[in-house]
Amino acid sequence: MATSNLNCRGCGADLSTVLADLGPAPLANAFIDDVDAVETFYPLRAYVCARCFLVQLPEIASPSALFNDSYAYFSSVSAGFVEHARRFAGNAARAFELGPESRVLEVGANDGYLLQHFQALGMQVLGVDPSANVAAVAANRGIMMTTAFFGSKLAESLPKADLIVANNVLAHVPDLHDFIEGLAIALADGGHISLEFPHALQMLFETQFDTIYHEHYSYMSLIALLPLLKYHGLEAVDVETLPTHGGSLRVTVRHDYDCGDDNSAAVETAIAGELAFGLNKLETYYAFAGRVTRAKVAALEFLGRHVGKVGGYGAPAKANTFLNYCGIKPDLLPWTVDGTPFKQGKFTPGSRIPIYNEKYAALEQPEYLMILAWNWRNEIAARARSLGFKGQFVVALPHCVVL
Ligand code: JHZ
Repeated sequence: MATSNLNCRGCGADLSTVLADLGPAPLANAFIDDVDAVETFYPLRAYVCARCFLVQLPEIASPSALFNDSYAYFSSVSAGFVEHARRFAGNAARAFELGPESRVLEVGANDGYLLQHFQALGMQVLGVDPSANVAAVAANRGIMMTTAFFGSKLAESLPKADLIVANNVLAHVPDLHDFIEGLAIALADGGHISLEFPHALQMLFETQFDTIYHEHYSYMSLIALLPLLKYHGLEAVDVETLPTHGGSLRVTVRHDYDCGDDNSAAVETAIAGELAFGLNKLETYYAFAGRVTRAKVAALEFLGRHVGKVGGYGAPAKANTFLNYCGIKPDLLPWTVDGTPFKQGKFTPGSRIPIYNEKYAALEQPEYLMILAWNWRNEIAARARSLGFKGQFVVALPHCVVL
């Protein structure tokens, strides 16, 4: 067992159990303009806390190095995600009885992919996001935005919200306690918080090691989250499983009025699922690293057998962990394509694979397209077909398979 001077950001216990060592790696969203650019590589070593079982990375890269005015991820590029947000807005408005006088705050509002739907329902919306370039897209949609990191200090200055949404944000916060305290402060009496996050259980079960990158400080499970909520006077009242981002949880939270220990049936069921999987046992985590190595070998075997016959589809952040950890460079994967204009014409960090417009895949017609954004495999396969690609699709995770 490795030793370290680290402490768990959830419970404060010593942090010394390594889940997987994937480094060194550049920042996953630091796409480069120049193929000869000098890059900084950071250790990419994930730990699991032996006391509260929070999977996490040490704060090696600062939030401002990660989230600034050249952030590469625009939620609206993935049409399925916009639709997911639209459905959520309608359902939440009904479930929480929100009307035109209701205030909706979204933390990590990105380009307005979600708040646009609440705005269309006539609600008063406010988005907070530290990345100025994506926040500007939301502002251009007419959404009121604050370009800032969210935490208790900012929360004090905001009007109380009837609904706070923080989707795919918990992972990005080094000071989890201050963030959750901020949620408790910004929430109106009787209001609700909706948190979505990729489920650590799915990451382990499906060997989704590529979702480990410096932007993701924490990999959340319910058993790690509930004590944090309780500490800040909040309680989970509902949990749903979602297919997004490889398998997520949506947790509905409110102020903990009775401070009791009773959980709703949905929360109890979700906890039981995590315990049955073994999320409260270190042995469950020990098995992960071996599966990661095997996934790498299988991907390299496939690419090695098909040199010159494979292109990539998608340049998601997670691909950069995958490509760098596996050592995949243009000799094995000469190009990838992505619908994000900001990424087109750039190179993947570290591996320096050129990123082209999505139409390029049909022009080149390789035998295989490796879908690097495997969480969108169906949408991407349909899109590639609609653009005229005739070959086969392959995903590398959790197993390297031709679809
Ligand atoms: P996608 C993001 O991770 C970023 P990433 C972030 N760090 C986070 O927390 C997780 O999500 C949860 C492209 N695409 O969603 C768009 C097409 O080109 O897997 C994206 O570049 N055509 C905030 O970056 C990429 O693929 C398409 O038809 O790993 C998908 O990135 C579709 C559907 C997508 O997230």
